[in-house]
Amino acid sequence: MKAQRSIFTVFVLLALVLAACTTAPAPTTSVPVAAQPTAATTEVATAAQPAAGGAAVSVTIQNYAFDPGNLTVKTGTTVTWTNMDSVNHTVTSDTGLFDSGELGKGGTFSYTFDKAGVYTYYCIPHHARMQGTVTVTD
Ligand SMILES: [Cu+2]
Repeated sequence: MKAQRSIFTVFVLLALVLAACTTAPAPTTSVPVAAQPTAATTEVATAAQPAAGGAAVSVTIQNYAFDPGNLTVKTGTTVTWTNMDSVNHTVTSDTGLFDSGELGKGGTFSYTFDKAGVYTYYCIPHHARMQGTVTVTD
């Protein structure tokens, strides 16, 4: 009887150990799930690559100034200006290549520079003190 009982105890212990082992594969199942974020991270890295090719650059218009006022970008880059002032401003090419028209507060204007060159621009209402340059290189 005593021996039987201890065998039973061993059996119960074995069952518990097995149960513990059975729960162990559960975290193993979560490993492929954990592998998914890795795939997502790879996607993000892949998404960052096209951004480098057809890059996007921001210029802030604030306190009656373009910031940065002088910018150098690669061909194909889209520059977006955002007016942070309460006063209206414009982003106007010296050669008439582009003109944002009046931008109110929060207003944005984008232009894609496809050709290498030096592009100077200004703000129509504040021409004397608001000028900027975008230098585009291949
Ligand atoms: Cu202005």
